[in-house]
Amino acid sequence: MNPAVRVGLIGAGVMGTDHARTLRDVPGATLVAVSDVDPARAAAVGAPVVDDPLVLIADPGVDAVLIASSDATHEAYVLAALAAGKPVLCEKPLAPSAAAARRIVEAEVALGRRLVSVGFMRRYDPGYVELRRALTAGDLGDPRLLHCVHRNVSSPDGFTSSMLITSSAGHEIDVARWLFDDEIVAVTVHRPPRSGDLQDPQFLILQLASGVIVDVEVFVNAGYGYDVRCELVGSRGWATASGPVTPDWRERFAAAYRHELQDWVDGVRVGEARGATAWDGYAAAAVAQAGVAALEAGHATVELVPKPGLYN
Ligand code: ISE
Repeated sequence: MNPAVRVGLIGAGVMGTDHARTLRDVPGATLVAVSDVDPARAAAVGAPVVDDPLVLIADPGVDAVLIASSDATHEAYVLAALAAGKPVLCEKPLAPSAAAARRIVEAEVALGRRLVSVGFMRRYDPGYVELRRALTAGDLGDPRLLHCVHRNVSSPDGFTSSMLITSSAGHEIDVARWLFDDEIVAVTVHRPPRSGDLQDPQFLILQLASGVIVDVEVFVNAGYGYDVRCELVGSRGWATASGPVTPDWRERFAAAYRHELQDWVDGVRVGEARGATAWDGYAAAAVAQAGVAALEAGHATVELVPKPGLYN
């Protein structure tokens, strides 16, 4: 193994600060730099502050980049990390549009090696990992349906109806692709009664190429707690992934975040990109984009470009 990975963090908001804290419990990594639009917030993380994220990425003292800045900034920073030849773990969503995520895929394909990992942390949650193991081992028979619940206490200021899909249901979109190792081909969105301008809750139906149906209740102002779980129904049985109801995702998925960071760091030390790929980030963005169209139109199909060989 190579020496400890020197990590540079971009973004010191809720997730960036949480990742910085978790990273302290991850053997083999050391946080050497942090950058944020708000220098005071960056300083509070407790690592040397670099004002310009592009300077942080180019710094020869930074081996790998962790991006937790606002969604709209992801593309520029991931592309800069690729240009610098550095491994990068980018929080979900990889980019706010399918076109932007595709530019990242194209840049990585042009480079000819995988450096990008996307922070879909549920792939590391023990409950979801066990569900996938049971399905893959054939314990549940052939997959038929997946029922998902995604509830938050309340939505932050500025949260839009589209963000229930792009920010929140993005996790279920990735879980569905990952659990069934398949692509989502169509999205239907139903709009239950709501209290204000925000279309909350929403009920999504994701159709996989195999015909498996995934339904997702997204309710981001459920009030009582952060409640995320699902039930997989197969031809020979069913199984659930669940966890405690917590104030927010940081507690519910604490183990998942720790395993995700550990796997990323271990991969960087041996020259492997692990976890969700840029292709996964692109496919999730394309499905979310179709979901946003379906929020207006009721139904939309998903168009993906052919999958490059780099991701097979
Ligand atoms: C937030 O961005 C997350 O990623 C959380 O996991 C999710 O539950 C929440 O709804 C999103 O807004």
